[in-house]
Amino acid sequence: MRRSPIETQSTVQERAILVTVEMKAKEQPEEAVQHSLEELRSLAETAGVETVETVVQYRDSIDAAWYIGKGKVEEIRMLKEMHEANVIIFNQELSGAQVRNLESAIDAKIIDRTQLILDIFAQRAKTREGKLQVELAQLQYLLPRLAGHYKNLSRLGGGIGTRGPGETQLETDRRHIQRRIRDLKEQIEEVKRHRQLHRTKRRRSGVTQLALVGYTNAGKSTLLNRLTKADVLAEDNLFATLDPTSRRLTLPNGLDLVLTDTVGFIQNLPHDLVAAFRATLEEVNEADIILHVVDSSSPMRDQQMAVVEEVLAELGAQGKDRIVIFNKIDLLTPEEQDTLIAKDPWMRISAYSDEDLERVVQYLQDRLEEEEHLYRIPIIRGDLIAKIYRIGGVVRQEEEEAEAESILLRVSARSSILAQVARELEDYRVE
Ligand SMILES: Nc1nc2c(ncn2[C@@H]2O[C@H](COP(=O)(O)OP(=O)(O)O)[C@@H](O)[C@H]2O)c(=O)[nH]1
Ligand SMILES: [Mg+2]
Repeated sequence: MRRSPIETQSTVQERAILVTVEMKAKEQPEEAVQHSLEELRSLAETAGVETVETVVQYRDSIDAAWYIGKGKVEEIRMLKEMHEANVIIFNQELSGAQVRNLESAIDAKIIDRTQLILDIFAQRAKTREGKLQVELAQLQYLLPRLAGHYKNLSRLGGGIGTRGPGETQLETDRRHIQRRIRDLKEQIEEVKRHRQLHRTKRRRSGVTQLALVGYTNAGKSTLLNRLTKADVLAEDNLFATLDPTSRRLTLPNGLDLVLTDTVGFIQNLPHDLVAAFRATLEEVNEADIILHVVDSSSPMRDQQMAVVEEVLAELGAQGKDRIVIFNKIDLLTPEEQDTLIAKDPWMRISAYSDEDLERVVQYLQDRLEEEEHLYRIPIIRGDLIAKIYRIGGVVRQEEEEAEAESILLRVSARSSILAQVARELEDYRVE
């Protein structure tokens, strides 16, 4: 079966068996293997695929034709029948021939980790650059695997010494794809140039936007679901147009927020996919607040946090209002919990705890509360006046005597935004 690289799955509910192969020589601890399977499960869920079974095989070497052992192939075929699964997802990258062999032996769609990630990116890419980057990554993934698609065909057509129709087709397709790749690269350069010229703030609506970022498996989707549970059924026009990764959250004070789940960061992201990944994350630039969700129980926690911060900075989101959510603290001892600290404002929570979720909601409400103050600022502090305008609070200049050496500014803004200038302004505050 041939799959178009551009096509995205996931509209149909898919049921998956996850397969991971571990090299005996590497002596991976059981925990690491489970962790990596958890990540794959989380990726599958992000793509809208339900995991019904997981299979681990320890091997001395990779089988060229099947990747796994022939016995395992049979076992997976039986598991597929038993669970009525329709897709098998491998945790490692497969060759075109392996995919084809497994597909006919198991009679299910075979996807490897890279393809799964590409599918997620394709579903999530929103900006023009994001879409171009994803298509580029898809074609680059497909190109070396193209040959496998035609092997059977070329064996059927043509006699000895002549080339089958499949092979001619292969060359045509390959040239076509290479041309498209060149074309995409040019378009991406063009988009990048444009973006630098006018980086205006786009908003989907006037509603406050929150973006959940963090590694896959940190608990972003769990938080999204649990925080917005009561709201899912509520329908109204403003929110009906949101894409499925966004949900409404109504705070106790009645303020509506839109909470958006982003594509998670991925451990060992294949190098060719890095640009595509970043492009899909660009929408965080539209968020008013970024919730950085951290799997506190991960042995890689600190490195993961550093990578997220680095990428956010590269996206130009470093100045954004940010909260670090240390999640999964139920898996830590109180002593371990005490070590969780971040540069940005932070909270320690378990997404399973109702009490903790209430704290998150309360915290957001406090942070988003509007404050209003009156400041008398000397004219010579033009820098400070400019800063107030820049943070985007509502500013009203009050009438004063003509020759005044200072101006009166009434500023109202979210507490979290005012906090950025509060210390400098403190001396000039009137009310
Ligand atoms: N122990 C524990 N597990 C959690 C918590 N939050 C999420 N999980 C689990 O962690 C896994 C990954 O969560 P998920 O929301 O899919 O992560 P995402 O990839 O960031 O969206 C799932 O098995 C969740 O049930 C938590 O606070 N404590
Ligand atoms: Mg998720």
